[in-house]
Amino acid sequence: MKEDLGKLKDEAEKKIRQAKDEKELDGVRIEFLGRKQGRVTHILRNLKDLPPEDKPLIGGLVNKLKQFIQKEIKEKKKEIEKKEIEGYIDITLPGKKPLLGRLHPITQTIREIKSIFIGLGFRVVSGPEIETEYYNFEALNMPRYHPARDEQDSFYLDDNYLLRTQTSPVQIRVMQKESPPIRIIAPGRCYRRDAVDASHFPMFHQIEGLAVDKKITFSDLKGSLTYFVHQMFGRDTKLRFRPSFFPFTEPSAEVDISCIMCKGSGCRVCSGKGWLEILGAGMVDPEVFKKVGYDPEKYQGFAFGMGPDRICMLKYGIDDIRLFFQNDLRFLEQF
Ligand code: 2NL
Repeated sequence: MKEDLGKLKDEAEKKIRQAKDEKELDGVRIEFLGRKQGRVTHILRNLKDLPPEDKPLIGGLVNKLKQFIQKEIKEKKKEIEKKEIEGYIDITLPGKKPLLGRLHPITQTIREIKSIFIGLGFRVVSGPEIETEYYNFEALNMPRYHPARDEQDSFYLDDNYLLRTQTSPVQIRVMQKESPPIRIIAPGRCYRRDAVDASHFPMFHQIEGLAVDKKITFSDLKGSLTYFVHQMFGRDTKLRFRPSFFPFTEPSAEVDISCIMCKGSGCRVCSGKGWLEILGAGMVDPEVFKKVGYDPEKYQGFAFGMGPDRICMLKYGIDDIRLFFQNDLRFLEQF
């Protein structure tokens, strides 16, 4: 019996040494240690038939043999794995650069604008993209039959619901819930039924801002927007406030900045004019305050709205808004 075990050990050792891959090695394991037919397993199982005085010695030897084979197989397995890795991988090759994601240029622009106004004490708020006529129009002093409410210009879902055409309804909702002082900016997606061309897309972004308190004046509006423009485009950028009209502000203004490409001498970006329009703004119309239950005799406010899509186009000299939404990596990877 002892002799048999010795032979078994030699045989197993030899077969393990000769195994060329993991599959062959597993075959050896099954031959000797397999649960059903394994040769060592078989001996262990039949120990009970030996004379009682032989059991301890033989049993010990068989167990030792089993452990020996297990150890040998484990070591051989490590050796095979190491060889395989060395065979397939040239460890002297330089590593592969992992692909890095990046933020969409419009997202980058929105974040930049947000952080400037956060620095001025504004808080970022958001709200639904599906709005009611009340929040999108009525509360903003655009009653029924107002030209801006034309179905041609908005996406209606049914008689009452539509996709918001600006982010002002978010600010209306905040004013309804909270009392002054309020300083908020509302960035988000807006929708209009525009025919698509180089400067129009049915989905676009807007950032609106609103400050309401006692004794807010047009000077506060000018000061805040001047600070914003200087932070965003550089201290040497000039501003020009032109009288304008919006139903929700009175007085209203449109804000131009000196062209960031040519500094005002006239170029392709500013169509030779030297100025770029980037903002609409004004003092909140008393009618809007009445709608949200603020006393216009007690509170004043300024508000503004801008399009980050357009600002991003100006900043990088992009001449077609559609490039932003085609998800062409050749375009997006430049930012
Ligand atoms: C633009 C510029 C603007 C506002 C948006 C606003 C919001 C509230 C009250 C009053 Cl809640 N005004 N937003 C004000 C002026 C301009 O957007 O070019 N819009 C078409």
